[in-house]
Amino acid sequence: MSEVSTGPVTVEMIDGVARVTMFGPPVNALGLPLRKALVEALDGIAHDPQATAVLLTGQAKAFSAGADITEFDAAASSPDLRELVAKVEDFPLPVIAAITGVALGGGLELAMAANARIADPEARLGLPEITLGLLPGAGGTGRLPRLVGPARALDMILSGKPVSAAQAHHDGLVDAVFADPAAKDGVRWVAHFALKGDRTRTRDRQEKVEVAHAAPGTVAKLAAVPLHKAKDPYAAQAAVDAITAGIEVSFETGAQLEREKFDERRQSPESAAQRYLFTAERAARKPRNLSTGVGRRVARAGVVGAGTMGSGIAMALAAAGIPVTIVEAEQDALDRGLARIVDNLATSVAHGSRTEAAASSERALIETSLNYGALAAADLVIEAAFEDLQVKKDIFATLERHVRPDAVLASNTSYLNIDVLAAGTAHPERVLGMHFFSPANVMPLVEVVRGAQADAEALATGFELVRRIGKTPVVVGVCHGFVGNRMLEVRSAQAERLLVEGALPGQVDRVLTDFGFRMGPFAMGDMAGLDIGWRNRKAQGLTAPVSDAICKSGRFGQKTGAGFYAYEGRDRQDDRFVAELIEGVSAELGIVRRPICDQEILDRLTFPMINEGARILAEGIADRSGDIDVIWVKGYNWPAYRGGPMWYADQVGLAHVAERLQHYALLTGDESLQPSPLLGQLADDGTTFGGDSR
Ligand code: 3H9
Repeated sequence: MSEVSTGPVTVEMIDGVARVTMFGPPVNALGLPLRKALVEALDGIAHDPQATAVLLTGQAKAFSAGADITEFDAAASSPDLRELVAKVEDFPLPVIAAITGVALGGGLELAMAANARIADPEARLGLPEITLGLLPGAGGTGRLPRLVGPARALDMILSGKPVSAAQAHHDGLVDAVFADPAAKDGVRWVAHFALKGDRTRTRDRQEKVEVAHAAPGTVAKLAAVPLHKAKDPYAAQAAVDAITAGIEVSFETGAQLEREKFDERRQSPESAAQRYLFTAERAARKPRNLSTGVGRRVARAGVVGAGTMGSGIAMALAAAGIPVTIVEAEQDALDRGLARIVDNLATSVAHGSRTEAAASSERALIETSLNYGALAAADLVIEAAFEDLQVKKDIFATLERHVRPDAVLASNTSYLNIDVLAAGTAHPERVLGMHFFSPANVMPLVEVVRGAQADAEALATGFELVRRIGKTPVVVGVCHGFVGNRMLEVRSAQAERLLVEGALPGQVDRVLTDFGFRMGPFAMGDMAGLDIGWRNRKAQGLTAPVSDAICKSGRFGQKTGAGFYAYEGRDRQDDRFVAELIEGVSAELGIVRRPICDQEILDRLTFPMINEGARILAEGIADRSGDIDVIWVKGYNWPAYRGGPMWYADQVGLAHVAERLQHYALLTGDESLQPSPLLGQLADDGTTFGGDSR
């Protein structure tokens, strides 16, 4: 066996098979050095008379995670990824990709240009470009449909979700699955392929696209549902256009369009926003004021409360293979929580997102009890009871009598002061907040609240648990509502003010859905139930004249068939009754209603949030403006292609935001709208929040 290394690529000759191994840690991103080394290695093999075939593989945890994201701010240097892909496709010898770890984006495009693909059972394959506001740009929109058919290809490209090796094998993306495909058995497979394999280029395979090719319009029909669900409508439409051309006209036409659309999207503000979020999310995993790697591995968890949040949290833990015990005060509540879990698992089996076996093993990991003693073995307990400080204090006091002295205690409170809760315990150093979002088994974010007295081990235990259950943890400090809900409260107050001044719920909600939110504040309130907010306001001695009046009229939202809107089933309609009620409130308050334009609505809903975000930064509640953006995108569905509120502010310009806030403060007499000191200072300096750097 001979071995030649050119920087990040090694070539070994094994029984006539040239094994080419990429080594560009951590994930073999296909940046210029790796592309150059690959081209050089392939050129060498092409001139090697001993070589009969190529096995292309990657060391480290990836075959390849695709194009190097950090190169996207400029046009690619030669050899670019498309040239590399063409080299593999037109190589004089058979090329087989042996996939271990992930093959994503350009990594999978490279593999699809090979003559065949063999994969490890743990491998995952996907085209996640859409999550970066892009479409596949190295032939993926043409080759994937030829391997898996147009419907599966549309689904993979528009969702961006990777598939397992087994699924890829079933779909035709992978030719064989076995352990260690880059080792001995893989070499043997490749040698056999060199003798007998079908070397038709992927681009020339027509079987799976023939029907759609013969019936123009088929791709558009197949695309309708995944297109509707896609989070980035611009990149999604561009991908559909390229896929359609590649099937209905020709591979070459599709490839040409794909190139043009890719370059257009690469330079778009929507892609810039999503690439920024990619980095911001990874930065959030390296918090400045919390050490990672010192947490205890949670072997068993506990949850107090079997309500919507408690049962959702238990499901999220069980889905990650963590045994969990739920404790409740009443049998009825426990039964309802368990029924919710069983229902949820059954639905996910029916929808195909879980196998029957996975659902039953998750169910088996969840135990229930009416007795706190059942939490004696837990390493960490998450309290998810009623949002009331005294209730939570009592629970923590009871918990302390039953859990191990070193167990970490977390509260899922969304507003309350963690330090006050911790102060009531004998061991405040082990208390922190873990604020999940509803539904907790689905939503990808958890605010990890850094209690003032919590020790490094307790914080890291909570933080690392969130990572382990596949969610994004963002560390925040203690204040009312933490980061997300504190900013949401500011937005809600403005939404209410806008109604009183002249807008109606339909207009306010439409402005936010036009901006890219899935729902506006009033439709959202109707869905969640208006009585909850009403009860909270009453408990805090607060009022919201329109919302209170709606609740007083017995309209609590969808569940009562009426709220800010009238409902027939889930169909929402503007309601004359609501318009009159709002006009009545304005009159009572002596406010002369005026027409409010969409731009003012958008500014009044977003700029005060940004102002609050600046206060949050100044107080050190969030470490970076990027953390705030991650919270809003992952927890509140702020459209990812607008990067989060702080990124949005940076794009609009902080001087403009500050000027508008001053203007609205003057217009409405609401002094809370005045720019905060930090916002004012950055605006004066002509700088930005700066994502990661602040
Ligand atoms: C594309 O391919 C376009 C083509 O179609 C056409 C071109 C013409 N580039 O996530 P992690 C870094 S678009 C550069 O923490 P994990 C990442 O920033 C690309 N860097 O690990 C982090 O750095 P740091 C399509 C990358 O185990 C480190 O690697 N591909 C890239 O949780 C570890 O990452 C994608 O969208 C990259 N492509 O997850 C895949 N990928 O340590 C994007 C990662 O400094 N990547 N890094 O913070 C992923 O989904 C995950 O990183 C992966 C590993 C699943 C691979």
